[in-house]
Amino acid sequence: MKSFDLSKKLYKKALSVIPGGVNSPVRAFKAVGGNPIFIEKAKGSKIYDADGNSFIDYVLSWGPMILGHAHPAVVRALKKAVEKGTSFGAPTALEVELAELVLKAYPSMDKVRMVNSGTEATMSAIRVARGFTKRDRIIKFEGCYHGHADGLLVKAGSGATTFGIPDSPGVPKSYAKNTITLPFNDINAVKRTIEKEWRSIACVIIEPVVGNIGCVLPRPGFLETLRKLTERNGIVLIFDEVMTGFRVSFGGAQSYYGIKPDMTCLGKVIGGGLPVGAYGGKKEIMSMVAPEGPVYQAGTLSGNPLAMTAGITTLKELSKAGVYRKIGKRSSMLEKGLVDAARRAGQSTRFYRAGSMFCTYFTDREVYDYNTAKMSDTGKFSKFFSGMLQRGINLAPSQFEAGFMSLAHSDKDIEKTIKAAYETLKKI
Ligand code: HOZ
Repeated sequence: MKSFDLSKKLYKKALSVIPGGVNSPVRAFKAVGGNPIFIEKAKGSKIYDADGNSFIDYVLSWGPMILGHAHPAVVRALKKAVEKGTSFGAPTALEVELAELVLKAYPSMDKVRMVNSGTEATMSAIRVARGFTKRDRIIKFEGCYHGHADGLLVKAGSGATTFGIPDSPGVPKSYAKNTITLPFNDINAVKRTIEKEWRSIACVIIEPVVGNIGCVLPRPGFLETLRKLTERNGIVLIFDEVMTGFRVSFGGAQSYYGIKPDMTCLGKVIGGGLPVGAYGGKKEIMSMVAPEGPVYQAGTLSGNPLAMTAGITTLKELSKAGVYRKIGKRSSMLEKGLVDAARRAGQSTRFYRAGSMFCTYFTDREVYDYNTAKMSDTGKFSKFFSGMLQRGINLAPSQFEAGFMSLAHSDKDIEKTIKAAYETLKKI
């Protein structure tokens, strides 16, 4: 049995100075029981906790560490950058370089603005879409999580779903009433709403693969029809690719599914593990952003040189030949192994994957939206999570989060993970 004594002590201390002892709710392990593990360091596919336990990591900082933790090229570049100063609050060549790399990979965007988190990216993109269309209302999908800005915490995924607070107190009704929520994958609901309400709808924001209720894939035709409907009605289509960007493919979900949104939000991978978000889109829309246009959005640390350096280095590594094939192969090996382990252990599970993001649900029914994801047996998931942790495998501490593969995961790591899964599943 692994001991977590030091983590327990740290958690107790943390509880007295930080709300819930954590700086982001899902980390608290509330959904799976037990105490959160406090991380000391990470390298490659492994993380190490305060008690000296090591784990093969499929959380990967909730997605960004696609190269693996502390990748040598990123560490080298950051060491050099830190010597030159850590923040200037003024333009640098680095932010231009990262912007160019992003625009090259996402041809749907003509211009991009760097911010500090995914939340900032979605919040700002929506403001710009509203300014551009001169309309107020937005459509989002149940279970999609677009950060914690007011108006987006309506039927939200991630921690909001995990803790059963999809509509957060503190959000004025006047904000929430401008948000229309519809079931993911239900194109008829979208059609009906747009036909009736298009005059007041500024934008549709969507996670093209929903990574915040596990991993829910779009049904064939759903995104395509959404694109047609929004285009026809002058509604800005925003792809929230904070999770899927540079993850499901180099060009994100829009390249994976062949759809061109009007605006895109990015985060996670483009920061290479440092706090970065970005939003961008068509020239005529982005020209609304101050100082080019009247829609205000700003940030002292936006385009921060360290974050830009980690992002540039990560994207350069990812653009090397064969990278996505390799990570796809590893992800498929894990998928086959986990599906087979569940079958051998007599467990009903459903596994979904887009590129290197994935989720196992404890259900025998198809998962295609928020309600079907919620039908998954979270009690079984908790047991699975704890059994895996004891066997040295770190999964996200919630059924409603995606798992991620990195380039640093070896065949041996995956074999060990599958063996641990079989042993755990047999005991549930
Ligand atoms: N909302 C994040 C994952 N979908 C969780 C972030 C964190 O707890 O660090």
